[in-house]
Amino acid sequence: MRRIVLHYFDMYARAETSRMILNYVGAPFLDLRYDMNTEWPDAKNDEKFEMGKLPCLEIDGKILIQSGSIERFLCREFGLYPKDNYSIYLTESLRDIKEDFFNNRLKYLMVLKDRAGWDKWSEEELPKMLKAIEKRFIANGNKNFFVGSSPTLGDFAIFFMVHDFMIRKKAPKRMSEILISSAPKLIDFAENFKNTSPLFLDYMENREDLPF
Ligand SMILES: N[C@@H](CCC(=O)N[C@@H](CS)C(=O)NCC(=O)O)C(=O)O
Repeated sequence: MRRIVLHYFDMYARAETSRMILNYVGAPFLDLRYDMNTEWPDAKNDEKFEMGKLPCLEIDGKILIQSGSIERFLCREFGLYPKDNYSIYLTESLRDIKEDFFNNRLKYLMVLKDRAGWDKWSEEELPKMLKAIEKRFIANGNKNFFVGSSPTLGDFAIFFMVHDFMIRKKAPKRMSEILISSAPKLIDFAENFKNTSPLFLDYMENREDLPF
């Protein structure tokens, strides 16, 4: 059996998309979560963590870093990657759009601690972003997936973005209102996508409900 270890903190953040992918395909893995204050300061110096940052994925004796590269690796490894060049572009750019959302949220709420700035961004920029994502979903014409007729990296990225930050109970009410008013079909996507793998559905229904 393959040995897979995902090292991260007890948060969704930059590891949750990888956790979703691994659960979707039913690949057993050790989900190691470091306490940021008590365990990580020492663990950070382990040479395994090439840049002193997490997430880090160990797989078959290889050590991978960078959340986006890890997600792409996992999708390729488990047959969740399109074959033709344009479809690869479509799926990767969806992942990049999710990253733009994530980084803006991080910048306003964690780095600048500028709640008003985040609210302004959410009112002015987020609806445009969501509408553009919804347009791609409609253009593909498949009720479950963004690219072609099978799951790819882009589905996991957009699912993580809309489900965890806008749909689930812990998501701020304003976020779900923005989603409903600007791109309601993304709610259908999230619901449909969750149901395309019983293992994934089970994970989503039973995972620990974390704030972030
Ligand atoms: N670009 C990297 C960013 C990695 C990163 O900044 N990780 C943060 C957590 S999200 C971290 O390890 N923080 C602890 C530290 O810097 O010591 C990725 O996507 O993996």
